[in-house]
Formats: sequence, structure tokens, C-alpha cells
Amino acid sequence: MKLFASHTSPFARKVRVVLFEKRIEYDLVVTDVSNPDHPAAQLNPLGKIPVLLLDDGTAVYDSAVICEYLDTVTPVGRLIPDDPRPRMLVKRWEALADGLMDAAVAIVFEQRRPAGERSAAYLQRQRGKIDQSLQQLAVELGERAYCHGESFTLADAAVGSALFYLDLRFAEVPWREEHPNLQRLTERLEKRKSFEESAVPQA
Ligand SMILES: N[C@@H](CCC(=O)N[C@@H](CS)C(=O)NCC(=O)O)C(=O)O
Repeated sequence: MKLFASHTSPFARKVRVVLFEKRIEYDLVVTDVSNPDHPAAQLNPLGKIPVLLLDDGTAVYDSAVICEYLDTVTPVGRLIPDDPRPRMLVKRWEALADGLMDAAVAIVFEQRRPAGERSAAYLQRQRGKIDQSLQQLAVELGERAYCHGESFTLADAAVGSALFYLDLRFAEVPWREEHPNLQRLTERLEKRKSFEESAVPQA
């Protein structure tokens, strides 16, 4: 199978962490979405990455659908619990982290527009979503070592991908100082091979 993704997309990183944790082999097709003719646009009508292309030609999107699919195709390293309530809680962590990523990516795209076309109100609204979701992530995490339960789950894959994206694009957001428990979580996550392998390559 092939994964159409960029090195910087936080949604793609979440999927790559899951692929690594599940020990699933794939080919990475590095895709630049700023080029309107990028190859994943033929596979996903929304023109977004990541897209997982299965060997039978089925295109799978978006990242949440890909992660859920991958977790069920092999029992290795289950990342989403089966029972309804814990399953819902892990998926809710993912939804919150994905929402943070949506707001952060929206700001990055808005800032690429010509200065006169940018909306300060829109940027402020998205920044508010980042701050509020960080606040909630920190409250939910408390003093636990992992987002949900006693071991690594999809929740950690999603939250780590969102927080490391802030490091990449929003160095001015003081999330480490304001939320030391999130900082402790990322110290644990950045040592995992799945996060190491999916990090943005150093130039
Ligand atoms: N809900 C989607 C969001 C994916 C997304 O926003 N991807 C960005 C890159 S980080 C993208 O491809 N943007 C291109 C566009 O919006 O045209 C997912 O979870 O996969």
C-alpha cells in the first residue's frame, strides 16, 4: 500500500506513527499540496493528504478513517480499544487533537495568502481554538503517563502529532511552559521509534 503524505503534515504524521506502531509496511509518496495537480488530488476529491492507497486501488481518507482501518487489519499493537466507552474516549482525544491540527493548519494556509487578503479576525479565531484545545488536553491528561489508560494508544499518536506540529510552525505558542504535563507527555513520546521515524527530516 502507498501513503500519500508530506513530511510536515500533522495528520500524515499521526498515520505514519500508527503504521509504525502496527508494523505495517508501506511506500511513502511525498506529496506537496501547494501544487494543485498533486497526485493525491486524483484520489481524494477534497484534495487533502494523507491518503492511503490500498493494493486493490481503494483510496482511504481522512486520517481518522485510515487510523481506524489500520488498527483493525492487524491485531499487532492495538491502538483503539474495542469496548464502546473507552473506544469513544480514545476517538474523542483524536477528535480534539485533530481539531487543534485543523486550526493550526488553517492559520498556516491563511498566512500564505497575500497580506492584504488575510483576515485578522479569522486568524484570531483559529488561534483561540488552539489555546482552548491545549487547555482541555492538559486538563484531560492530568498526571497520567499516557492520554488514555496505562499504555500508548491512538490518543497519544494524535496528541503528539498535534503538539510537535506546534513546535514546527508555532514556536511562539508557549504550550510547554503553560502546560508542563503536556511537555512531560511529549518527552516520553519523542523517544518512541514511531515518532522518531516520522519526524520532519533535518535539512
Ligand atoms: N480531516 C483531514 C485533514 C487533512 C488536512 O487538512 N490536510 C492538509 C495538510 S496538513 C491538506 O492536505 N490541505 C490541502 C488543502 O486543504 O487543500 C484528515 O484528518 O486527514
